[in-house]
Amino acid sequence: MRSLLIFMTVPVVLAACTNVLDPAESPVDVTPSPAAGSTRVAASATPTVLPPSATATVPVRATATAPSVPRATATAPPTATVPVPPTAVAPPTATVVVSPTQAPAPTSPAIPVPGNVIPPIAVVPAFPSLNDGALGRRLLYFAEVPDGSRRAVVVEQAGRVRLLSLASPPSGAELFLDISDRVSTQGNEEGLLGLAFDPDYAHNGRFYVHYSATNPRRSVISRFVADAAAGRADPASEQVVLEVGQPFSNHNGGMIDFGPDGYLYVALGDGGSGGDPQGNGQNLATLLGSILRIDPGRGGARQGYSVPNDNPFVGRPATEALTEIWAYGFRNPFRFSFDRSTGELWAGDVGQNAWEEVNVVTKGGNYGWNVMEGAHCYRSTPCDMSGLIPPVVEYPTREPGCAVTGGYVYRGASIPGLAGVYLYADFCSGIIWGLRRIDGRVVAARQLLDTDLQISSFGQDLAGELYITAFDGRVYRIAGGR
Ligand SMILES: [Ca+2]
Repeated sequence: MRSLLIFMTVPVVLAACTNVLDPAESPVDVTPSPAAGSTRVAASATPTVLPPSATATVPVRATATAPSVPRATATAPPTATVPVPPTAVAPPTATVVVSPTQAPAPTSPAIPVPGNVIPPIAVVPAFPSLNDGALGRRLLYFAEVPDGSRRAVVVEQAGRVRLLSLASPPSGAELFLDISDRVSTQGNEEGLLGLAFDPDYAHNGRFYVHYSATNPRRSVISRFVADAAAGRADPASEQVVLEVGQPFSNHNGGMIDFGPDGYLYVALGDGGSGGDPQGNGQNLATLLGSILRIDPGRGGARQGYSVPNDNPFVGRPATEALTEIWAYGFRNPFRFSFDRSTGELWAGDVGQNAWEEVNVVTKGGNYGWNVMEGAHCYRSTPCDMSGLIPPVVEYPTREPGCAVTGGYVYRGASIPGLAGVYLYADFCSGIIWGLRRIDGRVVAARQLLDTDLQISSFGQDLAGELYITAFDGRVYRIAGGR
């Protein structure tokens, strides 16, 4: 199925929307690979979805003027009716189901409405001065370099990272790092999947990457060092932090980022194939199917990292639970982000073939896979949803898309009305949605834009402005719309 990194060519993607995209479900893409040898293999967790019965479903929006405005169903207390945003710039057909919040704050007002309106957006080329292909093709990530130089990096799946100026229209991009010699792109979802700058990058030049490697097939988290002034990293400076064996080529997760607590968070999918045949999502004795939280700076007995003492499973024997795990029950959490204002961790989790979901991730939380897919039973029906945390929002996989691309809560200054809105997208359809969540409750959600892009990731600059990377080899900026 579509796992997030479903990078493919356009024709393939179209097909994928029906099934090819998701290797897991399609025999076509399922390439069982030998389990990795010496590397640490993680297994994952158990689903955590709120029992549907516990939550009332309130149809959130239906705009009369826009027949096809996403009908969002908010699972919120009956009293919470979400006013329909005035200007619905929303293309029809998309259905967004907002599921109940795990813990609705009783004190939260039904809807003090200035906050429930989500303004329209536009997507514009961020670097129109660049020639086609200057940044590579299958772009997967964008981030501003945190050293005050007003430069940004763009990650290409094949293993290259390019550097360009944000201060003035760049005439070209420089090669910041090229590790294509060690990055595997054998699988459609393999490659250089993520990059995170050390919080102290301006002084130590350190940054981390998450990539796929072979022999044995595995996910690698490594640290590199860059010469900030020169704007170039040394490929030979690699220090492997963590390696995790991958049984299949798909569902590798990929996101890597530092939280506001200074620790490194790493997303790993369920190991691949389709339906989680190894049960990794619910197995705490494997790192697969989880979001990890590690300290890569102090070293440690294991590999090149240590485990923070306040991780949720510290103290449990490794045969029961691995201490690196922060949350589990994920299928393929390809993209996650931290709200720079609240510190909340938001993660998109790509579904098998029925439901795409977005979760707000909490310490030790079980997000359900493969007992559940979205807010629905997956492995068997009915199912025991107790202890499983349901998504904040979900939408049907095939209509309108194929795979969710988790985004960011907008905290920039250029679009004031968008402040506090979480943006996310679908890789195949190019649709971008926004939702506003207050006190644990979704108070507004709607489709914002229907693009023609294969949206592989969102990115953020230091000012909180948002960007999009696409498979057409371009980076786009989120701007105000009309
Ligand atoms: Ca889930």
